[in-house]
Amino acid sequence: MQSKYNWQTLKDYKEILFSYFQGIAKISINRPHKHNAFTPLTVQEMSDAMELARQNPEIGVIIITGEGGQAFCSGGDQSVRGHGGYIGEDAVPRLNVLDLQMQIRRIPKPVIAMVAGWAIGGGHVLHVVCDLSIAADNARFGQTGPKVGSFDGGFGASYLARIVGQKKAREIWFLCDQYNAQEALDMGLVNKVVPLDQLEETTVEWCRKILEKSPIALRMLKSAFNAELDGQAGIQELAGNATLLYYLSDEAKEGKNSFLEKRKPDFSKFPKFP
Ligand code: S0N
Repeated sequence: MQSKYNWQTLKDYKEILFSYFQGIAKISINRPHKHNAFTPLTVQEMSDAMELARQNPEIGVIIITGEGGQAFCSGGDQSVRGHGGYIGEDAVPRLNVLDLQMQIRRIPKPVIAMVAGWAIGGGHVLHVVCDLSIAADNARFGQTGPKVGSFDGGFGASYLARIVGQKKAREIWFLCDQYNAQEALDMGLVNKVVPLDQLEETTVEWCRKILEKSPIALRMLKSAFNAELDGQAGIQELAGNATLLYYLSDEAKEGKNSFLEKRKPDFSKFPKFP
C-alpha cells in the first residue's frame, strides 16, 4: 500500500523494512508471500531494529506492522520449523521471538501494533505484547498453537488473559477460532478499528499525540504497567527508571561530586519530604 508519509530507510535488512518519519520508527515484516510469517532471521532483524530504535534519541514511538495489507504476521514460518525450534541459515533451532517479545515489553518507548489482515499464532502474540494495537477493518486475530503442535505459555497465555479475561483467553487457545476486528475491539484486544485505507494515518496520528507527551512520564507509566505483572523483573524495570530520575537530581549529583572531590558529602540542604 502506498504511504502518504515520507518514510526514510534507517537500515537495509533482508526480511524487514526499518524506516523513520518525524520521531516515529516503523518496523515492518516484509514477507507478504507467507502472510509475514517470521523466520529466525526476521526476528533477529526485528530485534536489531528495536535496539537501534531504543538507542536513537530522535525516536519516541515505534510501530510494528507487516507489509502488503493482507497480514500483520502469521507467526513462526512452519516451513523452517525443525526439531526444537525454527531453523535459520546456521542450522540451529531457536525460538528467538521470545526475546523479541521481551524487547517490545522492556523498551522504554511506546510500541504500537498496526494490524492489517492476519494476526495469527506467534504473530498474534506479537501484537498482544505491543502497548497499543490499531486494527484495520480487515484484521483477523487468533491463536493456532494446539492445531499446529505448539503453544505460547508466556505472554501469549498469561498477558492475553489479563487483557481479555481468563475465560476468553482459554476460548481463544482451546478453540483456535478466528476473530474479526470488531470482535477484537469488543473484547479489549485492540484499541481502535479503522478502515484499511485509514490505518497508517490513524496510527501516525496516535504516534503524534504520544510524541507531544512527556517522554519520562511515558517511560515511567510503561514500566509501572509492566511492574504490576512482571514480578521482580518488572520492579527492576520500574526501579531502573526511578534511579534514572534520581541521577538527574542535585541530591544524587552531590553524592557523585563529593566522591570525585574527595570530601564528605553534604546532603543537609536537601529536603526530607513528608
Ligand atoms: C493465516 C492463515 C489463517 C491465512 O489463511 P489463507 O488466507 O487461506 O492463506 P494461506 O493460503 O494459508 O497462506 C498464504 C501463503 O502463506 C503461507 N503461510 C501462511 N502462514 C504461514 C506460516 N505461519 N508459516 C509458513 N507459511 C505460511 C501459506 O503456506 C501460503 O503459501 P503457499 O501459497 O505458498 O502455500 C493461514 O495461512 C494459517 O493458518 N497460517 C498458519 C498460522 C500458524 O499456524 N502459525 C504458526 C503458529 N505458531 C507460531 O507462531 C509459533 C511461534 C511462537 O510464537 C511461539 C512462541 C512462544 C512459544 C511457543 C511458540 C509456538 O507456538 O511454537
